[in-house]
Amino acid sequence: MKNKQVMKIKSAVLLSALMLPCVGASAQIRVNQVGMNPHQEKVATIEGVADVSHVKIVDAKGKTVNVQPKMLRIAKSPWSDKERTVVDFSELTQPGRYMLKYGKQTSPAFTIQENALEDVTKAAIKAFYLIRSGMPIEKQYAGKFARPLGHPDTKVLVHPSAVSEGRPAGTVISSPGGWYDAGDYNKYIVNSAFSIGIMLGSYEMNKARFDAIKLNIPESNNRTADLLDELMYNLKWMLTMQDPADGGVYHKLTTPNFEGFIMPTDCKQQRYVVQKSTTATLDFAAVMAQAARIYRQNADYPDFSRQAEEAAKKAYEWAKQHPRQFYEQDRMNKEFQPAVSTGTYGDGNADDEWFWAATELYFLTKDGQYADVAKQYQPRYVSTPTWGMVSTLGVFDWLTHEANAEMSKQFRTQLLAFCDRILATTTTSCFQTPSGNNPRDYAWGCLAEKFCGDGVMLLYAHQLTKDKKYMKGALQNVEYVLGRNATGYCYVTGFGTKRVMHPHHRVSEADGIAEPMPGLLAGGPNPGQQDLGSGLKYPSKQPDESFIDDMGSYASNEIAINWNATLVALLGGVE
Ligand code: 9MR
Ligand code: 9MR
Repeated sequence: MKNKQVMKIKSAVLLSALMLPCVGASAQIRVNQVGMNPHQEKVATIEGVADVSHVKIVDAKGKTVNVQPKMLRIAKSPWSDKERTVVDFSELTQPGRYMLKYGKQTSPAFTIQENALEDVTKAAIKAFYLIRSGMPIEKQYAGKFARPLGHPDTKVLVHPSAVSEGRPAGTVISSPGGWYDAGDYNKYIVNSAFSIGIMLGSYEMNKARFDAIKLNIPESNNRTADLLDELMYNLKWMLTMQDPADGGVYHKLTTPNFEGFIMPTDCKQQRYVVQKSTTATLDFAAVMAQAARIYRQNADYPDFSRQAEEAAKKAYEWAKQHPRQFYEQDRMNKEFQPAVSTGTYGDGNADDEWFWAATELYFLTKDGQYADVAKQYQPRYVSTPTWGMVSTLGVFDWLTHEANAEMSKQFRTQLLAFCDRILATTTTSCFQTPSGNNPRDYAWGCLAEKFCGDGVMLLYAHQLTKDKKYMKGALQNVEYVLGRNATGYCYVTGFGTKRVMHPHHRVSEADGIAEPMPGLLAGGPNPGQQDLGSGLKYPSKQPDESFIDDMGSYASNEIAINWNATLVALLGGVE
């Protein structure tokens, strides 16, 4: 195997040396465009087969630096004929601004400095403030992204699918605040719970780091970490989504149809809370229990912990009474009016939600009945955390808190096996990443739901073992998101040279400002291309190139809280 690979590389180098001018002119160089720390691994990928001895590094003055990039490999795409040259220039440690050059081709400029990812980390958290609903976003915090209050949500109607004793159809309730879910203006419990859950987990693991992050948000002057203040804004909204009569939680707060690409203040459609669901209610129970534990004795929110604990227990009891009340929008629309066509977050299996909820209630109360239920729903394998697969959020707790030795041991073995398996693919990968080497890795939201989610898994593996290879893998996935990838985009708005300018995000489109709101992660390459109907023309059908920076592309270029949350969880932990 090894010898063959060396042979292949040698002949490839020879061949390309002959063809240099031609290859050079068509080559493109992909690199993390945001920044690298002085002593981290530094890698770039050149499209095509390149002669590495002709790759140069130039500094800001255009002077060639005395560090020669080295060949890592010629990598072949696992699903196409494309070949790419992966080069290593880790020896460049001097802080500064640089570019790689190969023939006529130059890479985007990049920076080497200490704390290179600090700004993007802050921006990814601050984005949650910018997408708050139900309050004016003020200039002193948001600069040009300030906007007046929209969607007060103080007169929301109970949809006929959601009636209960004391709340007949059409009852007016107040459910203000929280974050807009994504490119659309609705607020969904399943996704809110996941977003807070993964960020609270990261907060617990990286407390000192998050405590030091100042975001300049309205709560910045209190004693609580700004991240926790930001999460509280959405937690408070979530509490209003529980029916006080029975503890069930409405699946979402929504307009019947998606609004147009207009500003919040111009939105006039009536909003409703719709059907309570088992999955939303269990996710709510989980995250309220987790938050009750983490905000316990928080002086800025003295009543919250008690309230959240009570809400979590009530929700859990409701779910016990309604174990199969799944959210099925089409079926609901046959029975109730108005019909609803917005996001579904549909999920017909609540085993993972049971596991997460029981786990969090156990760690909050230490009551053995919850541990028994967690045991009963113990997942058979660990998988990348996503809104539809939340068991891993519970797994993280069993791994990091002294608890059940047997379960913790099984999860540890499974987590390390998962991480070792993906790390093994790095050594042949086109972009020197553990994720993205399988065509199935590319789907709706994959930058978060695969690259960042796997990165978070690697962070937990690092936490458990202190083995640096896991930390290295987590950072490699970050660098994919920041530009070392097949399209060459830095996928976080406001960052990079080749940046996303037209996300599927109503406020960013309608606010009249040329740039989108900063700090938002795009969904990313998605060969499903489910939005083709709207006349979009993707540049490629390749899994890793199925991306278009077009406002109409909700299947590849939308933004969403669960995606930013997973990015934050990853950035908060990478070194
Ligand atoms: O804007 C909507 C986005 O938030 C959703 O993720 C997406 C898929 O459900 O739908 C978007 O709305 C589109 C709708 O589905 C079809 N008509 C065009 C809408 C705006 O592009
Ligand atoms: O993230 C969701 C993805 O897994 C689904 O495939 C997709 C289509 O149902 O919907 C995504 O969630 C969208 C939600 O339904 C509405 N708000 C925008 C979300 C991100 O596109």
